[in-house]
Amino acid sequence: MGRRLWLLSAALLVLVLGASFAIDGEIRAPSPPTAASETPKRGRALHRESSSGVDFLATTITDELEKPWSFAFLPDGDILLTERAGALKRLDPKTGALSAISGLPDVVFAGQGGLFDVALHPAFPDPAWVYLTYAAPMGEGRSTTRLARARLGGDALEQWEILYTAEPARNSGVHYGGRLLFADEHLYMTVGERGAGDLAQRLDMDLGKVLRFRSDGTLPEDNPFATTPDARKAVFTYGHRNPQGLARHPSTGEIWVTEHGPQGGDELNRLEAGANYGWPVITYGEKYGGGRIGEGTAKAGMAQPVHYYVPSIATGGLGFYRGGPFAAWKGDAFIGALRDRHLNRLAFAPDGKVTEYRLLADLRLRIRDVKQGPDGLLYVLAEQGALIRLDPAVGPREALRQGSAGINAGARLRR
Ligand SMILES: [Ca+2]
Repeated sequence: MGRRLWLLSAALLVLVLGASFAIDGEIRAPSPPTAASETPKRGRALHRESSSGVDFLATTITDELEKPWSFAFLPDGDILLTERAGALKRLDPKTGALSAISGLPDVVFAGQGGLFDVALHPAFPDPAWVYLTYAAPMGEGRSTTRLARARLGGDALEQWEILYTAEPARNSGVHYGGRLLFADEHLYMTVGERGAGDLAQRLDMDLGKVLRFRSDGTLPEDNPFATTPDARKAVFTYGHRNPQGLARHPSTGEIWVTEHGPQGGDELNRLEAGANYGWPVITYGEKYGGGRIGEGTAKAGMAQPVHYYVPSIATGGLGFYRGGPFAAWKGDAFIGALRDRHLNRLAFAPDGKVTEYRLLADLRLRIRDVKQGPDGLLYVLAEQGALIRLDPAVGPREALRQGSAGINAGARLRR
């Protein structure tokens, strides 16, 4: 869909919601109005919607988190979630019960800093390693993005190991990156440029990079700059601004990344070992308040994004839909939008054409992360404190169109 058509659709959506009636379009039923600052309450069928003919319900599993950043599915069915202030929580999705994990490190919870991602060893629980990234205090007001792991025993983290500390630490509260991904026995980690764009182009620094490790934090010998003099040997790709989404493409196995642009120019990139993604030499964005950055939008030797957003939506986490109950979404990318407050869905045609859809827009949630669960459903984490699951909406289309089932179920189960 073209950008203009998109804007028109978005405007129509607002009209529909404002008038509180359903038409046969993206939205099948009016949802309870949710103020921008309000957390959707725990309950079923809070919201009913459709995207590309796929009807789904949005169910709030918990509404009791504080500035959550990421989550990971434990093999026993529970979910681990990070809160940016420095807490790790265990959630029983069946009951909504939350318990705190003890033994967390000190984090710098200021600016954009704090506790970021959580990832499990691919063979978890044997070994029971839990990997975390966070803004680590480095003295004299400086901080940096750190990777560490500890063993989870019961509700405690023990045997801490610091695996990697991004160099250099800076006196800045922005652009930490901090996303983790296990893929093909490697561990990938993003680091932002900490507000100093030029450092993203320097191979002797970890800032503005995607890094690649073995699961024990050591460096693979086939990393692209392993033998480059003066280069940081962990670097996998460079020229990134603030990459905060990482996912493995379900059919190609490639690693894809989302990164925040400046004013305009958020990007979705397909990573190739050793490639330069251009920041701040090339960008589709501009300075805040206007003004050119760098040399333009393209340059030889610098990779182009698969997709970019002007204006910015403020991209958060990234997850691919690998297939399951939402068959029509198989292979699509789902991206959390923070500033633009929706779940962004990208569908890819064989010829490379990208079509964009905006889901959950009327809930006005700052979506920090999105992942497919082991049950095949899609889980969405909102900075307002909610973990939301998308389920297929079953039942007659006519009932959906009238909205009665969704509204009644939502009203009944809201606290
Ligand atoms: Ca770029």
